[in-house]
This record gives sequence, structure tokens and C-alpha cells, in this order.
Amino acid sequence: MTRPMQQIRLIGAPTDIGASTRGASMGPEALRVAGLQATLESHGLRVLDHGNLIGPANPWQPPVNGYRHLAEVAAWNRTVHDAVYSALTAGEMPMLLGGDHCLAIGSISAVARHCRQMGHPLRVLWLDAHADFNTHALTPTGNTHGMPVAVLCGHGPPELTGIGGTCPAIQPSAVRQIGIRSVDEGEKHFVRQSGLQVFDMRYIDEMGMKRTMKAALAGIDENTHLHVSFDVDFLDAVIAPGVGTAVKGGPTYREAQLCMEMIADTGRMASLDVMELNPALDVRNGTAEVALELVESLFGKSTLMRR
Ligand code: 6HN
Ligand code: MN
Ligand code: MN
Ligand code: MN
Repeated sequence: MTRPMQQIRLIGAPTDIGASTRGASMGPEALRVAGLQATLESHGLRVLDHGNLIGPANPWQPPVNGYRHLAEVAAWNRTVHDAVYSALTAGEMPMLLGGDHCLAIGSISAVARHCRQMGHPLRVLWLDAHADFNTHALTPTGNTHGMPVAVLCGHGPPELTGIGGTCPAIQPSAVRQIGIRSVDEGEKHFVRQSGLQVFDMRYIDEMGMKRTMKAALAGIDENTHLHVSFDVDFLDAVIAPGVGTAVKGGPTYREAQLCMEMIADTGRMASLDVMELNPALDVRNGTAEVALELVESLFGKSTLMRR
């Protein structure tokens, strides 16, 4: 690392409140066991582990009015919002360790609030097999981890859309989705109607990861706050089986590395979510290890080899 580095604040959010497969609650610990803090420190980064947030237990109930566990989801997201916002206010870089992806509501609401205050343009890179753009009316499952992007764009219940103080928290034009290959029928129409920019697997197949990332990163400047929301199911299920909703046909190990390296090259990443890691479905913590290798690249590990 040659740049002076901001302190990274690890924030564990051990819950699977927004999913219907249990186990993402163990994600933060799996990343720690894989050596997250020591590995990042070995690259000269300053890392402080703030431990785990506390929130309601998973009551394991069926959906009500299209939402499973709405009250608990809101409570967790308020807590995540406050933790991420306090890291940003302290001048640190928050790294949220999920936990299921519904927690990106709290995380990105806080980032958007910070950006409004600082006058920074926000760009959100949503690395995922899924668009996560369902609403209570569209969802086939009631799982709020399938809804965070819609909620952040203002489509959802007020107890979620209002968490960062302004609704909508973000505009669809701030988002670039990458790696998408599983979108529900109604969700698909809503994504199109909302004008989200989606670089799906077909796009990556045809254009390659390099051109995909150039397009997804186009237009950012030295003021841009780049937020990366990394759903580990972004990765091909062959290299990342330890996730609750694995989908075949995702980026290979090298494609994912190039994606992360090109993000690092911008020097603009200012906040990060690592979500949906599910140790209950993993093999010898291998998915956590792959996720960590990709996080190393997000922080510029491979640029060392190019100097
Ligand atoms: N994730 N589209 C499906 C649903 O239930 O709405 C799957 C969502 C997966 C969400 O992986 O973060
Ligand atoms: Mn997701
Ligand atoms: Mn996903
Ligand atoms: Mn900032």
C-alpha cells in the first residue's frame, strides 16, 4: 500500500433475519476465522474490529403481508445504520460483515446520509446473482434480503425506507448491478421500469469483465463515494457454495478478481458490505476464504505486483 490508509472498522451483523435459509448469522465469525483482520493488516491496512451488533433473534415465522419478520428486520437495520453512520462520522471506512443482504438497507441508508451531508456523489456497486429489487407485492418469498435495492430507492414500508432520514435514500441512477442472473418475473419488469443499470451475466459473457467494469465505473470522479455491496452469491456456486441462495453461472475466480482489482484501481471505495456468507452450507470455510481473497483485492493487494 502506498496511499495513506483510512482506518477500516469491522462491524459484525450476525443475523439471517431477512432470509428463509438459516445460517448467514454465522457469516461474521467465519470471516474472522478465515483471518480477515490479520490478513488486511498484513497489507499495511489499519483495521479495528468493533465486534458484533446485537439485535432480535430470528422468530422463524411465515411472511405477513409480503414481509417475513418486518419488525425485526427494521430493528436490525436501524442498528446497522447507526453503526455504519458512526464509523463514517469518525472518518473510518465501515466494512459490514453480514448477515443477510437485507442489512444493506441500513448500511447504504447511512452511506447516503453521509454523502448528502458531505456533498459527495454516491455510486453503489451491487455485486450479486440477484437484483434484490422485490416489493411486498412482487416477492415470491417474503424475504427482505430480496428487497434492499427497491427499499433504498423508496419502494417499501416506511419503517425501512425512512431509516436514513430521507426517502428515497438513493436514486436508481446511483446503482450499478453486476453479475445478475436470477431475477423473479415481476421483479424483472420493475427493474426495467425503474431504469436500474444492470450488467447481467449475459453482458459479462459478451463484453468480458474488463469492459463491464469500465462501464460500471464510468463517470466517477475524485469526489465520488464508492460503496461496494458484495453479496457472496455474486460468485459462481462452484467457487462459493457457502451461501443461502447459490446460483450457477456466475463470475469465475479470475473474473471476480479482475472486478475487485478494477474497483481498487479507482481508489474511491469508501464503504463495503460483505454479505450472505453462510458457513452452515460451506465446506471447510472455503467460501469465507475466497471472499477474503477478493476483499484483499478490493483493498489493492494485486496492485503491489504491478509497481
Ligand atoms: N440475496 N429473488 C429471491 C427472493 O426471495 O426475493 C432471492 C433473493 C436473494 C437475495 O441473495 O441477497
Ligand atoms: Mn443480495
Ligand atoms: Mn444474492
Ligand atoms: Mn465520504
